[in-house]
Amino acid sequence: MSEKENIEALHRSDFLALDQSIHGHPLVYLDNAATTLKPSVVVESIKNHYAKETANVHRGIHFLSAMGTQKYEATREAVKNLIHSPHLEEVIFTKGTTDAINLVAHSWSEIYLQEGDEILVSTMEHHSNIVPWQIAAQKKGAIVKEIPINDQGEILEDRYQELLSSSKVKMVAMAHVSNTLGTINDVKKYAKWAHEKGAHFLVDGAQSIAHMKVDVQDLDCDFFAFSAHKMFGPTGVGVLWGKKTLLEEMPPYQGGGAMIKEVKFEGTTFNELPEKFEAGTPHIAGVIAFKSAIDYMLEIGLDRISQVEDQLVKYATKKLSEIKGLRIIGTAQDKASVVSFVMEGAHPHDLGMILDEQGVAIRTGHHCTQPLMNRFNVPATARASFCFYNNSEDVDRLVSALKKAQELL
Ligand code: 7TS
Repeated sequence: MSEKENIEALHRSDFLALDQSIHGHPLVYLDNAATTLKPSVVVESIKNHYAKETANVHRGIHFLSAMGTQKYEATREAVKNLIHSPHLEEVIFTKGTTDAINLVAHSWSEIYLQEGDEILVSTMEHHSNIVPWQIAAQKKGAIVKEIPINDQGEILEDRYQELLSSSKVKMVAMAHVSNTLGTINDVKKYAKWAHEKGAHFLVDGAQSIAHMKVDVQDLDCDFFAFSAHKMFGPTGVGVLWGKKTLLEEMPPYQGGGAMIKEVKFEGTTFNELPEKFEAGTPHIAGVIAFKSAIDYMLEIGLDRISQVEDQLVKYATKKLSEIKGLRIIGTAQDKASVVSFVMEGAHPHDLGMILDEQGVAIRTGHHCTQPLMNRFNVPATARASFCFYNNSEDVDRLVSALKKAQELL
């Protein structure tokens, strides 16, 4: 048995959710890949907007509307800086990662996808990076092909290159970090390979954005999608970043207010970027609070965040590996703070229930990655995902709760 370690959490007291008991036990929150907790500054920002600053944006000249617009646009600037976007108008606010990918799949395919063309997605993709492409492919008579992975959960690079050798590949869409396996994909390299073959490359950054530095110019991807709620911000807000030249060519995704220049029954002209892709009243409070989340995250520092999370995932992997009958699914060389596992004689769902009774929150199920479950021949996994406000005691509580579950099952 390995020794207990002492890994200190960062800024734990900023998260009021951690200051509560669930079923009589202090909460151990290990479902960060589903959504992160929100620090008090983000909660206060939302409260402040609705309590004192409610107004619509981009339309009124009155004081609150102008202030709201200015704050809304300040978030766009913060996102631009966060991901090192060359242009402000390349940052499009969406409802989340799913919405962002659907936008691209819909609008990009209108001009770039033709019958017989191919779209490549990997086995480890979240359904939101598979199904929108299937819908687009079906409309256009194109084909979605799978980039397979090895038993550790890493992209099979020879197979990827083989697939790319077809001149019909027009898009490669891939997760930066797998939500189920934790695998970190070398999307910079894979985007380069795609570009060499004339294909575009979309990165699903839902699981990477809160855990590592992202520089879209360095990655040289064409699109990068992520959700605010997985980076300490509110639900219902996300970002699509795209190269300006592509976004300018793409037709609007939705029609309505804000996205038009002039509407006539004879025909309508569309607004410039980014408004062209932001029809209707957006999630104003959410976008404004999103800036508080970004500022908060940057104040702690992504280097410090990933350092703590790295320690936590290594410690958890070591401790979990010592449990008899437990098998970790996803053992890539390069891994983020996600550990999926199955335990002999215990269905993940039952494990999740027993852990919950002990105040330990994990996710169980297929994690919206059914093709990946089939690849590993399991119906579901249990998944613990860590964040900087977790500590080694949380890992110890997970391990002892699992041992108790083993006794019970
Ligand atoms: N892509 C990845 C890699 C994800 O992990 C998720 C959400 C999405 C896309 C979709 O993000 P949304 O904000 O639009 O819903 N993943 C998870 C998860 O692992 N558990 O709950 C949601």
